[in-house]
Amino acid sequence: ADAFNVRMRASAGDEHVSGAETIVVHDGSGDTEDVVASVAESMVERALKHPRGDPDDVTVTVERLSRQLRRVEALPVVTVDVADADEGRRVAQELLARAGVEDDIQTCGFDVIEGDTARRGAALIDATDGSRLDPKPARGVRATHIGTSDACRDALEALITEHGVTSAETVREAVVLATAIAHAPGTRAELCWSDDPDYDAGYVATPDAYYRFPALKPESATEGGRAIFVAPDAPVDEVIDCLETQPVLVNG
Ligand code: PML
Repeated sequence: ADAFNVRMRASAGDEHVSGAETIVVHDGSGDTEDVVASVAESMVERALKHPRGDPDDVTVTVERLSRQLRRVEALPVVTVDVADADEGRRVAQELLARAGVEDDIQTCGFDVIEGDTARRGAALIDATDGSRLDPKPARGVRATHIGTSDACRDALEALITEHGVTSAETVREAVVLATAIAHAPGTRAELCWSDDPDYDAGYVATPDAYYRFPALKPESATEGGRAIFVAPDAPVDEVIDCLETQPVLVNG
């Protein structure tokens, strides 16, 4: 059946303002092309009305998918109640250790996220020796070709709302992305927080769960991003190909 990846990115000068993507699959009713057109339109609207500012460039890409769509279940969301970012960091390191990220290497993830504001993609880190595996560290690896069905989107947001979050949409998008990353070959764990200085939450995702920390990042930090810890024997080219181009549809 036809499936399309619809992606949007908006920028102002060299600054990234917002982005979004999803996958539209023919579900047997109606016209897939009509759905694709309306999804693209709502992404343009979202970009133009984004609270982070007025973009001067909005690009929407519609790509007919040629590769087999992989369907995976959304990771369960677990809230980790911590008093502050210091405690968040301690518990996050424990979770990373449990997921197979060696002691001493967990901090590499924090360092790389704190140290680089320019990189839009995720850093790939060897979970046992801390070496960087992505060939262009200034760019990182951009996990894309990821989406959810409408039903999954609604179900996930309803579930997430029970966790008392400020924006179920933000968390849902993070859960969907983390789910796709967790299912890539070789992923042991991912560490992420936002670059929005007013957004303190972050997460550790493993193949078992999305562990959400209401406080994780250093206070008011404008640095944010993703670090993906990969098993040492993982085929790096395959991992990157999977993250960047393998289409993944996340079900609720
Ligand atoms: C959450 O609140 O669970 C999402 C945290 C990560 C947000 C990442 C981002 O939007 O940059």
